[in-house]
Amino acid sequence: MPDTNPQILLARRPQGAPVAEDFRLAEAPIPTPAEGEVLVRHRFLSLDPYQRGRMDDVKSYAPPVALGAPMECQAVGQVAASRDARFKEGDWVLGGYGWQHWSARKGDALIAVDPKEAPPSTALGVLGMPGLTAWVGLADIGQPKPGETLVISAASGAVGQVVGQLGRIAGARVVGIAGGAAKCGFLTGALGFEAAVDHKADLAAQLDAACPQGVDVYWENVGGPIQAAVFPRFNIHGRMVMCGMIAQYNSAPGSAAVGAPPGPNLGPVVRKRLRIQGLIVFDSWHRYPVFRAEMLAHIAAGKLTWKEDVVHGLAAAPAAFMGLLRGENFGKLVVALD
Ligand code: NAP
Ligand code: FER
Repeated sequence: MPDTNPQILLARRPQGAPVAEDFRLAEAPIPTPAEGEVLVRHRFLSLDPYQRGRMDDVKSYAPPVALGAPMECQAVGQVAASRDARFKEGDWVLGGYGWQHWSARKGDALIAVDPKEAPPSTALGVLGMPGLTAWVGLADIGQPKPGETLVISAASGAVGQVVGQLGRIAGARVVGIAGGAAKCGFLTGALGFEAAVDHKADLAAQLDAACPQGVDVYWENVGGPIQAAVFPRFNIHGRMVMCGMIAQYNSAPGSAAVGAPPGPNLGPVVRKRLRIQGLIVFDSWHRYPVFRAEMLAHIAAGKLTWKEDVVHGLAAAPAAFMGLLRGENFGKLVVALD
């Protein structure tokens, strides 16, 4: 067993887009689990857009990462020592914590993962937080009906790829917006979407062609010019699922959003009886068992697949995370700790 715990710490709070100097590689002792705790050896770390928010010192649903503390993330790993009778050495679990190799957490904070059901890293993606986000947001807010048009921004990403596939299962006509030909080809190819729109080319013309019947459900992951282009295309009784607006996550806290244009004219919300609602997936962890069972059934039936973007080694995490905020990932971004 190694005797140190490599970590990546928040060295300083970013001004705008994070840069390498905002992170610091360090080593700490491997934690000793207290009574009721489980020591987890991390195998995969999850890099997610919300972690950018945790780098700022602002009030949110969760406290910010402290300066000098490990960066925040969920991890999947294996139990190395357990002082909770529900877990034994070697078990795979979701809920390790932080950009580091080891963490000790209360057993209550961990979810058992069965590697025979699906590769363990999927507990960070299609069977994890991003998948649950897609499932909850469609069930509670989007509610696509057969034949309706569902448009998704950042559609090839961790959340978007699941939204689109669940939308197809519900019988919707799914249109994905993504950056570049490779991502768009993935949407209409492997994922079977009806159409893909490359936001790096003429957005309005492509949306007109892809959505001849207008838009019934818009799943918002990005904001900015993409939102402005989709919004006027809503049909009566349209629903907009406000999942995220990554285009403005690098804005200074509290400032007018950098890079965000003037928002869409909200006047039509009244005439079209639109419904716009946000969600925070962390409200819905109690629904995880039902979600997981349903998703495993879709996978077994060949109706649900996933794409991961895997980078290797803890030291690769900062650059991969910075790339996520520039759209450089292709699929669910995870760090494998080989
Ligand atoms: P992701 O889609 O795998 O990766 C982010 C994608 O966003 C990039 O690949 C890129 O896609 C696009 N992007 C990145 N920077 C951009 C920019 N500056 N302008 C325009 N597009 C940009 O990430 P994810 O984990 O699935 O998250 C997607 C969204 O869901 C994010 O807004 C995230 O905050 C949100 N989310 C919310 C919840 C919740 O509880 N509300 C939970 C999970 C995720 P393209 O190259 O295709 O443009
Ligand atoms: C996310 C973006 C934003 C997310 C949560 C939030 C879980 C919440 C932000 C806030 O409360 O300020 O991707 O994922």
